Amino acid sequence: MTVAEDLVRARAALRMIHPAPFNAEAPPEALAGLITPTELHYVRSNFAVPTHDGTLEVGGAVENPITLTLDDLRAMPSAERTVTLECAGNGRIDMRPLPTGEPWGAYAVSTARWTGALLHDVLQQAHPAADGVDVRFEGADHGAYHLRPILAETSKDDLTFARALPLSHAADPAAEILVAYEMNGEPLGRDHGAPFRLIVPHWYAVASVKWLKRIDVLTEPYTGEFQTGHYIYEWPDRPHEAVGLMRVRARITDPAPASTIDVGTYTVRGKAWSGTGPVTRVDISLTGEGDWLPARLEPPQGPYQWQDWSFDWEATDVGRHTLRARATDASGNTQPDVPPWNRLGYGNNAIEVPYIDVR
Ligand SMILES: Nc1nc2c(c(=O)[nH]1)N[C@H]1C(S)=C(S)[C@@H](COP(=O)(O)O)O[C@H]1N2
Ligand SMILES: [Mo]
Repeated sequence: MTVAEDLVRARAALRMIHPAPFNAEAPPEALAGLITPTELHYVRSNFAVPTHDGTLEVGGAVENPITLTLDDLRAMPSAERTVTLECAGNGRIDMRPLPTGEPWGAYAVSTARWTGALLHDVLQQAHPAADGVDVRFEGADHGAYHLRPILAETSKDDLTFARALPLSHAADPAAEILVAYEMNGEPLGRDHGAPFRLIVPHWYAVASVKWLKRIDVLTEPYTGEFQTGHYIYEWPDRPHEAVGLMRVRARITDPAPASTIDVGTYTVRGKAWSGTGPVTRVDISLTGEGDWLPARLEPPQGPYQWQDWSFDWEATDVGRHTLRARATDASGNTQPDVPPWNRLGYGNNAIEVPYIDVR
């Protein structure tokens, strides 16, 4: 099979949002299991899949600049973590007024098992300088940008994907950030960042830089296009902020929105996740306003992945019903009724309101 045929096949099961660069949502059935099969995991790329020379440079303000290959990373102690990734733009299409940007529905979220070296160990080999502030991660992908750059100084013709994390976070062993080379037990595929990528648990997935090429310790805060231009909450009435931790959210996976079910008991199922602590409760409402009833919430199977929940609905009344699920996490964060509007449409975690017809 050629490289092109291989990519076409890998992409066939997804719901395409944009052909080039390829961006696609998971199909709804991808949310059924705890692990999303690789071919159903959403894809979000700002540029075409790049060629990568197989090396990772670690430099900038470090005592010992290093170059690592895939074999070097594989020779380091490995960690396997199941991590839910959600695009910060997930749900943009439900914001009003409609923001600019890719029209993501509600399925730019998936969960995979990632294996790699710990970023903490990689950084330790390079010895970051004491006055390091940020760590900048650069992908091998670059080129003409398909969206309008936000920063005036950004070239539209040759832009490179790069994001930063505070050094204190990047170097923290407890953060368990991975330089991942396997996804669901297989070498990373081209759309998901081969040969290796960052995986930053709990953060909107923009932090998880794919096709990782360079890591640089900086002594000044990083201000690139994807750090202070795009992926910024431009609040109408508050200072702008970079998108960071995933906001708490529940999704109903069964029944499908606008479906028809028979009178009787129906077990409603869904997923819930949050970047600010495990989900501690999911409540269900079967009316507008009305009462919230507790759903059964499964304990987390790991610290960075979505949780299953279910609710036995006594669907005895024929007719149209609304169904709402609202998650709350250990930090006390819960979901709003109305998306918190920001110009670029990030972080929509509003409670969804599907309707179901009972016949
Ligand atoms: N190098 C690079 N890394 C990247 C991106 C990108 O465009 N280039 N997109 C980011 C965004 S916005 C998201 S949501 C995730 C998507 O990861 P996935 O395609 O594996 O689902 O990758 C992140 N890492
Ligand atoms: Mo994203």
